[in-house]
Amino acid sequence: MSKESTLEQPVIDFTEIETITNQGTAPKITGPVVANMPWQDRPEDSNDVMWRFDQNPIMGPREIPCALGVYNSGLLPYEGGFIGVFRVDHMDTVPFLHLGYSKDAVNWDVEHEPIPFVREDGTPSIIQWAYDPRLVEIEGVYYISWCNSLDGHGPTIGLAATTDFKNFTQLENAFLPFNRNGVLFPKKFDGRFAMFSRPSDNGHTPFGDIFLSYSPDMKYWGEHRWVMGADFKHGWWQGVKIGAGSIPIETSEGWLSFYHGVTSTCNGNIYSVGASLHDLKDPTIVLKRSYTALLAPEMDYEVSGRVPNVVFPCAALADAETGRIAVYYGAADTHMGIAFTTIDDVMEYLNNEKPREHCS
Ligand code: BMA
Repeated sequence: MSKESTLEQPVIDFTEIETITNQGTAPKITGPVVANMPWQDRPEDSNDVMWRFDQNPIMGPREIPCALGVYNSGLLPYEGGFIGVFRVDHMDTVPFLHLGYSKDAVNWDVEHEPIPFVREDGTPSIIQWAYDPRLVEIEGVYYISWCNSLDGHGPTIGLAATTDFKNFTQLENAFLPFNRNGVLFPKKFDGRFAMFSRPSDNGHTPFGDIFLSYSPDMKYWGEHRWVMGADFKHGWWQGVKIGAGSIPIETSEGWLSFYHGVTSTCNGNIYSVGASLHDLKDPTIVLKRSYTALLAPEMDYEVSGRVPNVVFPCAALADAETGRIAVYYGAADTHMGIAFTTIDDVMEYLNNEKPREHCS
């Protein structure tokens, strides 16, 4: 039988503790200075946490002659400019990955031919189709993750490595089908690579949560853990499925991730952008999460295109000096757009997010 303690229990006010720990310590991005990244201040008439670049869309159909659309793409700073791996849907509607270069991360020169991947044994790799690439640097090696076909048996996560953007080695696919939205972390955890992914089905998956997996060598993946799920209680916009988006940004507060959430309507799915914050040592711990979407399809190039009503983040530039963040997103499976925020804005928003009562 338990005996009631006679000791007086201290009353802890957890709200107070959180306020005290955050006092005087502005959130900071841990990472490189990206002084030449695109930037525009929030328009004066806006209170939005995230606001669009006024030159959007920055890319679209016929960006190169074979392109029906250019969207959902990865990019990062490289040699004083920027480099990207772009999803290009060819005129037969099959998507492939193309390399692109830019001085300002707004105007891009995209190569007309897909990236010629080579297998680890030196033989040319046959890519049947490839979409939604993410690009990350980990300890001096650049990795591309994308949605790849497992020899005709459905979508899974393809991986490739390069050190010079001239020679691209295709590695083993990370998982069994079906899986999409493989997003690598830019740092190792106790010597192991880490990746978010979203187990799926073979088609337009009506479900989907974000999981985390580890690998000692970028070949064998395991220790799979559930991270967070689609949930109408967090807002209808992410009630059907969610998927990791940009490469997580390391900050003083945790890993900041911009992800997509999906709701379904009688006119099809609507894709929006949210943000989540994950523990620095164990990203399965979700510290904060959006209840409202930071960006939802509104503009013509987002609500109209090959797949209407889609904003789909796959990359972000983050400047450690100013705290500025530029999120790159695919719009309506046709165009690319940029949306801006800052670490201060996004953290203030996440810290004050509250679920709407009785929302399910
Ligand atoms: C998802 C992916 C994305 C696409 C989105 C909306 O399943 O295929 O490439 O942007 O659907 O069509």
